Amino acid sequence: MSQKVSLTRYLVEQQRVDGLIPAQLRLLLEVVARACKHISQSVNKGALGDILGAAQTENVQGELQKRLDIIANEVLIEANEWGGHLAAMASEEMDSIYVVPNRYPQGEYLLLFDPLDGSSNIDVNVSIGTIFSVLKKPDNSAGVSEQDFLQAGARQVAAGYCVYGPQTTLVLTVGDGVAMFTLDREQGSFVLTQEHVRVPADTKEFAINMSNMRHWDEPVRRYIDECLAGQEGPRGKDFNMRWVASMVADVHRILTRGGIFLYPWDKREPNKPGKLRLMYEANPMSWLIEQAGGAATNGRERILDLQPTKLHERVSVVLGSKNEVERVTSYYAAL
Ligand code: AHM
Ligand code: MG
Repeated sequence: MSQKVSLTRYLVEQQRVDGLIPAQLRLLLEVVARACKHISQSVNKGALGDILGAAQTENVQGELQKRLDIIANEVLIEANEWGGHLAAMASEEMDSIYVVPNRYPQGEYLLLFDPLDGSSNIDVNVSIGTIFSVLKKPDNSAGVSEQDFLQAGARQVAAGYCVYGPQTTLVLTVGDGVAMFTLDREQGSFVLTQEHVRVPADTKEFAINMSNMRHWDEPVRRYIDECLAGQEGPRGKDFNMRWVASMVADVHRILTRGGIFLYPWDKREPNKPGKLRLMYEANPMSWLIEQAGGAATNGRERILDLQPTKLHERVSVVLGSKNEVERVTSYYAAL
């Protein structure tokens, strides 16, 4: 790339040249990116920044919150509440929606986020990230309610994540493919480093938490058993395995070199569809993967077609290289 293209310029061009994004959405994405820069700084400080460790509080899903979970949540809210581009926000770390206070103008967008994904990796200095999804408030609704958020992922108008790893990388889609921006710390800005990201249709790499193997259902067991059988098995090739336990890092690897990621339903809690949350984890990641040519399903249905019934709904997730995801889907269909 001969001339450096900043995120700001990229968004202005998407707005001006392609007419893909309205001005309010551009502002929203810039503000989210600014918040991610701020979170990235906190992450980088680690033990020096007094940000590690548990917060001694639980979120709505009964998970112990880390201090950085709460800090990242506050950063995103404070950055976004006053700009006039949002009606309300929802987060993994808040029980109910956060309506933009009366003292600020209300916009037409709804922002959902997992402020700090991969919380178990914070204290051990492994990649973590922020995941976000943007919806439009339905036209006919007065005020704003949780109901307004319950839209299928196919209705997202923007989605992305920022991974805080050896580099801080923001990955974004507004429905016109996937672009990646690397944080240039000297300039203090995100710089476009890859456009038209593509996930190869085939792969020899899978990501799943193998310790749960005995709890999986039949199609997932069959798929992984066949991968493990390697060259001598029905797949006729050896597979590699990676599991970072940060969805952002696992999805980033898949966007970079292909692969399949599974966090399936399992028998331990049969009434729970899965571990990951539909609206602010699975939906944005599924749209990014589809925009890069991959596929995302819960085993039986396309994730982006699922109609959410509650804000913190969970879902089984299989996403990544298209042919592998379709193979898993075919194993479910064969049941
Ligand atoms: P979190 O949002 O509380 O951090 O949980 C989500 C994370 C994902 O990033 C990751 O894929 C998964 O949980 C790892 O779970 P496990 O520890 O069961 O392997
Ligand atoms: Mg998460």
